[in-house]
Amino acid sequence: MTDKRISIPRRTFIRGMGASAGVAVAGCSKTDPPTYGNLLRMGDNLTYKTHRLLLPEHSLAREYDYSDISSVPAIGTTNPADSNQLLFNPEHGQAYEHLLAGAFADWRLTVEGNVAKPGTFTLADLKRMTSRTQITRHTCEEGWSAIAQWTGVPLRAVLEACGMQQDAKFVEFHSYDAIADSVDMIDALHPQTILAYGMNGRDLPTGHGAPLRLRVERQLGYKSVKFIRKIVVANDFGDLGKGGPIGAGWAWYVGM
Ligand SMILES: Nc1nc2c(c(=O)[nH]1)N[C@H]1C(S)=C(S)[C@@H](COP(=O)(O)O)O[C@H]1N2
Ligand SMILES: [Mo]
Repeated sequence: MTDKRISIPRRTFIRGMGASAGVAVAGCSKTDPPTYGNLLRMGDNLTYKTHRLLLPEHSLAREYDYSDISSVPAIGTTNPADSNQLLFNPEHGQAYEHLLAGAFADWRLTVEGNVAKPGTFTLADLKRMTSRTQITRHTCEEGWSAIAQWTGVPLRAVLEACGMQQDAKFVEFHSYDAIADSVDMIDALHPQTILAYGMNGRDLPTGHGAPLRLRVERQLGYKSVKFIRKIVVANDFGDLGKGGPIGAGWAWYVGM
């Protein structure tokens, strides 16, 4: 992952930047970066465009062996129903309490936005779809990393089942705490981008995002949104409010 970035010769890098300026002018590519309206964030856009121009779209994050699995701390929200947690959301927190008590039998994933068939999925629906299991390293912006096995349905399969529009640009994830985030279509359709319901061979534990979390393996840990309740396919970069990466003061794109 990181070694790819290091191996880019300086000249290629500079040429890449020139080309990315061209992309910015042309607009309407499937990798249009968000408009932050903030000068400080221009560096983030440059990182984003440089990655998207120079790194292969479908390069895979490294996958590990079963024996590499380590213990993974549960970070950030560990129970959206707990009003003492920093990112507690009163409305969705209450709903989560009920769903957790019922072992998620009443939980539904909502998919809406630029899709021909907006709809809802039960956990059983998702488990019946094509599945992918991968052992990957989670890298948190706080400086730790850990390896786990994740099982879930590729996001691409869910988007295709809903008739995703071809000109869609972003996919948003809304959770049962205050967090919301989005990825571009390259990450959304990437084969390792999954909606995970399993971890290390068991159902996803509450602290790790039950019943469903995102795994975006080529970006830092905070992009892997836990406790997902709703997915929105969007043509424009949405303002995801205080719980979104921009509102929280974090970079939207944190590719590794
Ligand atoms: N909904 C939600 N998703 C979240 C978070 C959170 O607090 N709430 N924390 C993020 C951060 S910073 C990290 S490092 C990972 C932690 O995942 P883990 O608890 O399984 O280790 O989840 C990410 N996704
Ligand atoms: Mo993190």
